[in-house]
Amino acid sequence: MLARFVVSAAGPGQFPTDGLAEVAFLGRSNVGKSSLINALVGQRGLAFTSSTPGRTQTINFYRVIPGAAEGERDFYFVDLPGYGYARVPKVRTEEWKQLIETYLLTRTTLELSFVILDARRGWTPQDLQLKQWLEHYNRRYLVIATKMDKLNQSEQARTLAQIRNESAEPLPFSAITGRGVREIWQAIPRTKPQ
Ligand SMILES: Nc1nc2c(ncn2[C@@H]2O[C@H](COP(=O)(O)OP(=O)(O)O)[C@@H](O)[C@H]2O)c(=O)[nH]1
Ligand SMILES: [Mg+2]
Repeated sequence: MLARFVVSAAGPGQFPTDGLAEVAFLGRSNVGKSSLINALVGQRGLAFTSSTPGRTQTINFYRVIPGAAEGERDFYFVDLPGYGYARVPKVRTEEWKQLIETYLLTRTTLELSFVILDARRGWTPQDLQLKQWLEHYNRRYLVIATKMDKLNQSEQARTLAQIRNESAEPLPFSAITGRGVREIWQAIPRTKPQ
């Protein structure tokens, strides 16, 4: 399996037009979206990660190439800009909303969205808003609880129970330990070439 960066899109005009299936990564800025993509593809430097929140304001497309051995069609991992960063000016927040909503509303190739939560915080009001929005528009999504390595056993059980209260079973993940990589891959629908 291989993955490569394709485009950093500032608007719909720059989205790929080859019709391949897409899996979107959504969540607050700094939650660990890019780290998750890197862990899934096993390429540390593929998606740009940063400890400074609010950096990515574009939609980044990574083409995942399963390879001949797996006999599966290529698809995209789509790294969306994070929300909920207080220091981003209001006008930028509006631009963000427009960009993401346009993507989620119009993208017919979008098959699955991951809503990524920080295990230490669980659902924030903005995460819940996004979840309601996805449900309203009938978009398929799964919830991932990331940074599980930051919690002890009892904290982990508590946060997973709290997340579960608002949704289906969350997938626990850690970019540090690699926990959850296999389960997340199993949750991604794969298509065979015709
Ligand atoms: N301990 C820990 N840190 C993480 C994990 N995932 C991401 N981080 C850190 O969180 C920060 C933000 O990660 P990044 O992937 O850039 O977040 P993004 O803004 O959502 O794309 C970086 O400093 C990462 O190293 C994780 O599972 N465990
Ligand atoms: Mg990022």
